[in-house]
Amino acid sequence: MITEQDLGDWRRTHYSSQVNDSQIGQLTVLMGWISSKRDHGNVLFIQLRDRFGDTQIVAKKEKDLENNIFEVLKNLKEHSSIGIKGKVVGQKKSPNGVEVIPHEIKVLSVSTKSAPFLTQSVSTIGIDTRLELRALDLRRNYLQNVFRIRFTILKSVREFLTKNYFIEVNTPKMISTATEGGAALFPIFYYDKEAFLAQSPQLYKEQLTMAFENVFEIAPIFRAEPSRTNRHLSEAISIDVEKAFVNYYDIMDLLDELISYIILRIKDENPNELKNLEIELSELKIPFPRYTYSELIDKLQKNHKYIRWGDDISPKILKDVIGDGFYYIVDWPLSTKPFYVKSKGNSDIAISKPNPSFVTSENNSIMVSESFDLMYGPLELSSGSTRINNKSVLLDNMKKKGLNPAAFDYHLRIFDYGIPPHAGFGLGLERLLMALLKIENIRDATFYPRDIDRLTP
Ligand code: AMO
Repeated sequence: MITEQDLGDWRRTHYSSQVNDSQIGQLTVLMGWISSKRDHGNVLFIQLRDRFGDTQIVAKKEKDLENNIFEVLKNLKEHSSIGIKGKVVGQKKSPNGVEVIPHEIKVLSVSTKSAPFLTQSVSTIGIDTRLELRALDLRRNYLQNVFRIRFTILKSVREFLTKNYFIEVNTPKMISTATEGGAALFPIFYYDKEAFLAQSPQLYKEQLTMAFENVFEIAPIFRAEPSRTNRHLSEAISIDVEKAFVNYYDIMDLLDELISYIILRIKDENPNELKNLEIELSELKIPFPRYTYSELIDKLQKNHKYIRWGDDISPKILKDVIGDGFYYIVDWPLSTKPFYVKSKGNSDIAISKPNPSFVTSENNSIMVSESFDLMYGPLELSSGSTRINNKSVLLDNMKKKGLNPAAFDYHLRIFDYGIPPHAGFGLGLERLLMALLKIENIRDATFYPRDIDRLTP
């Protein structure tokens, strides 16, 4: 039986990344967990992992009979947390050119079970088994690389938007009305009333352009998605941006630059992670191509006769007409977009869209909107638009969509006080990570995924 000990006055003196040949001969205190173990009979090779990587610890049986370190290490399972006091010695065969000979050990937390998956490999074990022990799963090399890059994305979004005069805001997540269509709402109890988890910060970020002009929020959005797919979560992180005195073209320019900046920063900060994941991020050419919705429908109709103008475009069939990489689908039918999206003026449409039959009618169902989806191959990463900033047009649109204007009174009243023209987008963080790192299942782009079947851990 190995007994666990308190940390006491032990403190780490070096991270693994700081143990190198400049320390040869010195004493070091390392803390971490056993990521792998090789038992060569009288010699044990332990990889002691911390947040920066591994240090090789070598324990020889005959050398430490009095301290019992060899026996303790021999009996510890992978994942156990330990502290090691030891001497750094040169070792050409070890990855960082050194290894540590332990003089003292503190067993801080014993792993009592053998882990159902290995640290080193990309596990072939089913995702559900992994998610049941997610914190342990997150120790695996693959996910370590993914989540370090995720962190770089978040940092670089903040850097980029701050440099571009945006301020970060926080909006309520318990709300009284839907913004993106009613079906996908999670109801909650709010004291004695029914309320909902926010599907999007949409209306609040729009309102805030009135006070701050350029705002962004990085926060969860909640969608009651009844389907089981590899690209939908019930709780996702959305990077929401809203800017005053611009339209959707300016916003696409901004999004082009944001994505380019993120990629540059990842290449800069995470070369090792990219190498481990075997991902090569090529230089981006911006602006990304912009295809109109009508143009794509025309192309798709050649092979899929059943498709009609006004239908949503299914990701599967998009593959037929477009390759990989980033591109926009712009000018969606107004009927496919939420009530706050601005319709496209006739003169603009005439320039961008050759088929006049779509543009002359006043009928909502065949009107075009100032909107875009940013795609990566068949995956939607973001949608955005110019918003309606005229109260009567907004009111009219709400009614056409079957919404009750009284429920939006808190929002509509702002429009009596000169809300500026504005436009913006919502970018799915997990979707972006999927696209950049070729992650097949969105669940591996989030720490603790929520979906129709999963509310724990
Ligand atoms: P939309 O509903 O298209 O737009 O959402 C914006 C982006 O958020 C991501 N996303 C999701 N990711 C994972 N799981 C989900 N269930 C999920 N739902 C959405 C996608 C999507 O492109 N208010 C608008 C944005 C705007 O116009 O500013 C909105 O919410 O990447």
